[in-house]
Amino acid sequence: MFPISKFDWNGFAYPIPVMKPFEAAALADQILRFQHVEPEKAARAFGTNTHLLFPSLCAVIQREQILDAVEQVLGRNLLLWSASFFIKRPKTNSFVSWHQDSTYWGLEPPEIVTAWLALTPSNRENGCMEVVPGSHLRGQVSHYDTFGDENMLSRGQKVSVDISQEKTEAIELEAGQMSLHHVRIFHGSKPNPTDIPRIGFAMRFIPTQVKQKGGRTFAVLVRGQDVFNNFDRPTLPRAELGATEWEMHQESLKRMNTVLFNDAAQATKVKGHQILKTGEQFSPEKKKAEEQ
Ligand SMILES: O=C(O)CCC(=O)C(=O)O
Repeated sequence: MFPISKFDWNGFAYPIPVMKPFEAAALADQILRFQHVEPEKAARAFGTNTHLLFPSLCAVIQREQILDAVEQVLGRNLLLWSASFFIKRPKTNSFVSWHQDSTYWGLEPPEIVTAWLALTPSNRENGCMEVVPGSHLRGQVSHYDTFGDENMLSRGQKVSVDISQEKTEAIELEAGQMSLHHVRIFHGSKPNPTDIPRIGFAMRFIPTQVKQKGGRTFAVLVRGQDVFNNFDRPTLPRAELGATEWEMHQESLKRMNTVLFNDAAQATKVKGHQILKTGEQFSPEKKKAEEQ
């Protein structure tokens, strides 16, 4: 057991129950079906800030069970800065190199917690997340970018530490459970050689006093009050994948990429982190209007 009461010491906590397994399975099913039917569109949608495209996911980021846990670590005034999917389909090579989240996010101070919600079972066999307990106390460590093809991180960034010499912990979760991790914890995950998909929804929470360096990004006020106004408020989705929703999503990515890639040697290879080109969009309403 790694309880929330020991979060400051360990840098992570799990397992924390959030929803019933059947609820998680229904969300996972929706995602996998969408990926199967419209792979290109799904690749764009299930990268970063998917909560701006789906009302159902916007409800997830505001769930009481999640916020109650995050509040125990960060206090009662909470913003959701971003949310990303990490989907490993069965028998695929996608992996996450060992890294610290704080490396490129430009958020200060580093009081940021990720709530990683498992929508399918996530275990050693199908490539669950692994951490180095206590590594968040080592400060910011240098990283190098690999831009590896199968790496799920936007720059394929890797911490300059020999992880084979470290004691690691595999965060095994049932569908509907989540873990919390500190923005400076060393973490990563291996590929999924099994027949079981591994789907995680990673929600990044910050207390309202945190500041964004390098630009102004969006954040949703999910609990308490914000007297600092360090972030703009996004328009929350009313329809699934509607034209307005895509516009908001793209604007949020644009702003985020200004911060995350300002010193990057090359553009990201991760589809879900790329901004759509001018004229390229997925809104059926807009497409129809243009065709007429
Ligand atoms: O899903 C994974 O395997 C890694 C997730 C991750 O790097 C994160 O949530 O910060």
